[in-house]
Amino acid sequence: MQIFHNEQHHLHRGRHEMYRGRLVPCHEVPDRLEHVLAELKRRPVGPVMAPPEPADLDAVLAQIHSPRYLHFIEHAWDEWVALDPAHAELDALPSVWPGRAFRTDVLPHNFAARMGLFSFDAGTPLTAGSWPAARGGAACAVTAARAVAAATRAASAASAAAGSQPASAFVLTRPPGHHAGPDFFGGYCFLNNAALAAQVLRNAGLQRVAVLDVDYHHGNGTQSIFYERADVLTVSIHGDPLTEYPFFLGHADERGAGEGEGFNLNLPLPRGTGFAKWRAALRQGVAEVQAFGAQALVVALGVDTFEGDPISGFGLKSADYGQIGRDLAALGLPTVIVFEGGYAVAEVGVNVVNVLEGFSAGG
Ligand code: SP5
Ligand code: ZN
Repeated sequence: MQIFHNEQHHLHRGRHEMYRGRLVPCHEVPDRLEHVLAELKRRPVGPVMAPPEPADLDAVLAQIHSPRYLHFIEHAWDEWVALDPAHAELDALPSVWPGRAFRTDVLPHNFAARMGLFSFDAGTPLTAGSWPAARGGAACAVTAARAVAAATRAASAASAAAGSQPASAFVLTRPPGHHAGPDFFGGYCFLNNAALAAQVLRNAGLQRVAVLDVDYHHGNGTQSIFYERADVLTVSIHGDPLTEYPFFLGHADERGAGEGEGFNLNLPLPRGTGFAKWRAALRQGVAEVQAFGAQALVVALGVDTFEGDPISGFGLKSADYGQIGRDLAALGLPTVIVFEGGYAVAEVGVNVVNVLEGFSAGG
């Protein structure tokens, strides 16, 4: 398995997120990724690469995100500092949003208004390096998906020997991506890396691509991006939005719309769910991916399902992650695995590499 490391990740370094009336230290910290990298040094599962940015990255970003959102997020930090030089030492957080009955078609001139227009929570600080870090991650996702598509083409041209493993890659990046939608940031996410990888696999000629999201939180951004499309199946296993973030999407009755009807599956589970019930949901998700006839798979890999996660409520143990990797490998598909959440910082490396090792060992 090839590993694509976003070396720009540390440029995104939020100070605070809003929680119960206070600004509390961010959970989504650079150390999360460094722990994965350190564990990969102890237990290598493949070469670690830091690829150059693809020349056509902007064109791929525009396939997933709206032009006005991309323009805003690229220039937001400079706008923020231009308002007041003292802002250079502060994170930018939104504080006003267009709720129901407000207009979203008119672009306000006011910076705070646009921060709200293009976001959905006050937990996602925009910092000096948020854009280059997010862009570097998107570049890794695009490059990883292209590498997997190319290896898949090469193997089919050589009619690969039966039993040889399909191509796979891991996108080692932060900030994460699965909460970012076509035109909004939130949930610590700015650019939807998993959606970009799925789109690139489609661009490369793979006809049906599945995104399987195993992060503790519903992958609302990915669901919204593909909700009316039949060529990308989205499946998410997550804490029930009745009680768990992001609250306003992720219910079982959301099955897609228009041409996408039947091509979204949500598997919400109650807070407190342990591995046996979680794995039953994974089997259901895997069966849906098989029934869809997926030709490639993108896994949104959050390890905030871990029992020790400080902001989540499932009970998975470190050894369970190896089994998740084996269950995913059993699909036998070309696969791009994308790093998402996981906030028990010291254990994130072990849990992620357990998945990657299990995956490499095969189903
Ligand atoms: C990618 C991902 O996993 N995003 C998750 C975003 C969750 N944001 C809201 C979390 C609110 C919990 N804050 C608890 C602070 C207690 N110290
Ligand atoms: Zn999460």
